[in-house]
Amino acid sequence: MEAEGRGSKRKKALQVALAGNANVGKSALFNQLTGLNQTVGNWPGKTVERAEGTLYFKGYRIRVLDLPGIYSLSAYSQEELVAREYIAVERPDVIVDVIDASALERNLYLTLQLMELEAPLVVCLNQVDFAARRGIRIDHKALSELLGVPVVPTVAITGKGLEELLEAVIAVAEGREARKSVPFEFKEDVERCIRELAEEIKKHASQENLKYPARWVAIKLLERDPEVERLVGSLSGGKAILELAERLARRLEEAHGAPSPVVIASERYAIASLLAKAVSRFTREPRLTLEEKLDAITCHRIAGYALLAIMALGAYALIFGIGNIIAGFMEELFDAYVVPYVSLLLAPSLPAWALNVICNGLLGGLFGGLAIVLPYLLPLYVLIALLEDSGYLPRVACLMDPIMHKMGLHGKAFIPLILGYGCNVPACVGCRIMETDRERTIVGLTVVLVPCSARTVIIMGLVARYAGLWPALLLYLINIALLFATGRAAYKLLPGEPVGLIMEMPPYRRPMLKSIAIKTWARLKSFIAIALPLIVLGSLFLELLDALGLIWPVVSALAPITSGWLFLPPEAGFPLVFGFLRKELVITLLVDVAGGDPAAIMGPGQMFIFSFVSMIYVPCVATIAALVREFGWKKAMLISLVSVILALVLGGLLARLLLLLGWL
Ligand SMILES: Nc1nc2c(ncn2[C@@H]2O[C@H](COP(=O)(O)OP(=O)(O)OP(=O)(O)O)[C@@H](O)[C@H]2O)c(=O)[nH]1
Ligand SMILES: [Mg+2]
Repeated sequence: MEAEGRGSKRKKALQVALAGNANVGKSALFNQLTGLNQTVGNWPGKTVERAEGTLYFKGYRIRVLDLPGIYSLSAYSQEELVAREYIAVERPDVIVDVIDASALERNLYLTLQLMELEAPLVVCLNQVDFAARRGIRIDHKALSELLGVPVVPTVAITGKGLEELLEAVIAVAEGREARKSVPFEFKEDVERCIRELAEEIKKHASQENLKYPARWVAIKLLERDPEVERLVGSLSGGKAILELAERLARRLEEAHGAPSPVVIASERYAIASLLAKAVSRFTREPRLTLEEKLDAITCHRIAGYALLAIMALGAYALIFGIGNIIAGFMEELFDAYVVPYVSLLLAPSLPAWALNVICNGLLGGLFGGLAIVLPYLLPLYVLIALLEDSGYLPRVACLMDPIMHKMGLHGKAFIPLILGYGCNVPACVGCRIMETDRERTIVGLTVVLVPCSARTVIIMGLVARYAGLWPALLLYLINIALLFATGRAAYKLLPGEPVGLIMEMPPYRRPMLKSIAIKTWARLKSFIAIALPLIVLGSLFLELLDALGLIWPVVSALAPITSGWLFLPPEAGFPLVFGFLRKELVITLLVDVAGGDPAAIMGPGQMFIFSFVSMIYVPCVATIAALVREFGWKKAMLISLVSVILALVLGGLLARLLLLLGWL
């Protein structure tokens, strides 16, 4: 694989799409091939929109498309409809069907359908390492013989087998690997019906006006696919085809005693099962692996919850513990070396005000980003990556199912909620795994209340540090109660029956160091590229306002809310307003307005209120943008407004409660 751009003028172009079940490793493969950064993690349904990238290989410029996971090519789900349209209409040069070697039979069900569609196919037999660890070996050569298409074993996360995969892709694109036209057949009577119908279809329509191959259309008509029925109905002579299809479908139903879509599906399952049996070898007896034992504990009705609580507390302690060590180190570095050194260096050549801007504004901003925010972000990012890759997320989703039903949701909604602890933006996008609009709205409303990494930094760096670990923990608990109450209230306002939880449970996987490192680095990079400059600019801006004597007018305009209602020092209004841009600014600007030490202007009780309000009020601009994209303007504004009102009303009530208790 070559880097982009090298001698790319005379390259031949290829369009390749990655298709396959959810959670098989399509995005991992896509990332390896293109060097891009699609979401990869161990739960089904991460990729929700197709992504494109380019790579160069052996004189070809290959455009690769990462598709959402699909299980069949029916008309029942939007993704599947889009996928088959894409394959038939846009006609990519090659479809790479990514299948999971440890779940061959289930994966082949889609492979068979891609073959029905007569797509130019290469099968990527992924996760062979994981299958081997479970004692499963697949004879890929035999599978290739049986299917009549190239089958290449790969390990997407390490890049093993990718060269061979690309070779096969090019061979298929160049037509060196011609496929047998019908490599497998259904049972005789079913096959006869399909042939008869396909002949009739061919009489009336060509592939040009039908888009799809006649045999595929015949199968779909027997499956009573409404989209294909509509398509055929619009052809001249379509009525006759539909009538014949109906007659044949009835004939099948009488002969097999089951609805004709079921007859066809079970035919496919039978073939997939035979194929899988013929090429799989179990190298050792399947025994209870460590993963399965883990499964039993983590999904247990009592032990599961206990473990979840322990994990959450452990994560909390770890983030604070490690964060504190790094923060102490960075503080020392800045106070003892960076600031004195820079002032010493610049003092002779710069006037006092300029030195002030550099030391307080620029270095102060860097200090805020690197010594206050980053130390807590780093352990949080690593933990989130571990959580995403391990396979624990879908288990928690199952565990939380009964509780989520109280909000009219099912357990799957818990996945975006947990992702929210990392960042609300992917959590908003993650709402798409919910089936109905109503559920998506409820989850969207609650997801923005989840304390993201930046808000965790505020809680850790302010409350945990100055008021103690227990008050900080209390904030999280209040937050969970609030999430629940908001979800429940939304459920009462937007009634509807909760849908049952159907989610594939991926196996536990030992997270790979490389994958964790890549994810953590990607998130750190975006922090350094987007948040850090904003933090530095914010600090410079504050310094400038201070120099111009403009801070007080801003702060006193907000005083009725900050001092009057929330019992905070008036300066606190400034970080709260600018935190709208990015929640990290809340803490760095607070440290700035407090002259370096928040404890100088706030007591522990006020820090508690301040953090509470920051935790709840409007998500940052990036989240609002994501909300607009996912839910439209109206709902995005409504969701944001609800969060501000909640923050202010509850913050004021909390302040009065603390005053009553004598904690202010
Ligand atoms: N051991 C092993 N793990 C893999 C391999 N390929 C992918 N994985 C892991 O499998 C999980 C799913 O990978 P993804 O690339 O996110 O899967 P996907 O097919 O894009 O999933 P969706 O977007 O949800 O449909 C991740 O935890 C990967 O780290 C592999 O070859 N070997
Ligand atoms: Mg994906």
